[in-house]
Amino acid sequence: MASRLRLSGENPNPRPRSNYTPDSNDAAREGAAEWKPEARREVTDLGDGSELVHVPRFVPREAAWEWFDYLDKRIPWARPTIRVFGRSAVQPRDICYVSDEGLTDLKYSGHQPHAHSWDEFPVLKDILKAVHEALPGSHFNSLLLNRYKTGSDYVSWHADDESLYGPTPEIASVTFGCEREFLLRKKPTRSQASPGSGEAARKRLKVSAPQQHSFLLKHGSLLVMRGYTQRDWQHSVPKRAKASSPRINLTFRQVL
Ligand SMILES: O=C(O)CCC(=O)C(=O)O
Repeated sequence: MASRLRLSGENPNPRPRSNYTPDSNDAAREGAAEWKPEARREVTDLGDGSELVHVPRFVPREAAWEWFDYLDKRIPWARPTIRVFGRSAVQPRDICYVSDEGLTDLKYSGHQPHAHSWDEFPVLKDILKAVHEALPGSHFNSLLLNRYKTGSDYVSWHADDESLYGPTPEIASVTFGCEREFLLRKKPTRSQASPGSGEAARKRLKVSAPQQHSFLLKHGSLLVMRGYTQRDWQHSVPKRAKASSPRINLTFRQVL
């Protein structure tokens, strides 16, 4: 029988019919009431005090689609203009920011997103509760939401190393919808960043190519970055021509 390799970005989880209507939170909230997160988790030790935890089936498939529909339709998504390397550019994905009151404002790439209240989005409180239960000891008080409408939307290499998160932030990332590749690479050391010139420098670069990891983040999955991951590593979600449907990603953080 003919079989074919599934490519990253193709959706292996065709969506079931949704009970969601724009006037009601009920279907999305029922999903939260009825499940316990799956215990199976994969831990990756990145070395030097950095760690990743991946829970591929954190939210059951149907509940995850209810939440996807709620988030897709009810979140006031915006696509701001940011400054990157001295140039203005429209951010290549939709975003929204939610946080507790009275925290230090989030600002990145010259942009300060409006901080919405959790009370505006009861479903986000349900998801936050599930994340807190899965990660004992965590105290997330803010959330950056990302929506990648197509495979042309992406986030380039960066680290969430803003000082408002402290030196060892825990960041919990929940994915809904189209699966996309999430890449990690070790930040270049000083000598890699400015290797000098000549053969010796080139050889030095060759032997110390940055370490990389790749995760296929599926519908309903949870990925946690911990310890010194933001200090020592960068992450990205690259463009993928095959990713034809939207992906929503929630990154829970603690502002200190
Ligand atoms: O979409 C993702 O999985 C990553 C999002 C991200 O890197 C960020 O919000 O800083």
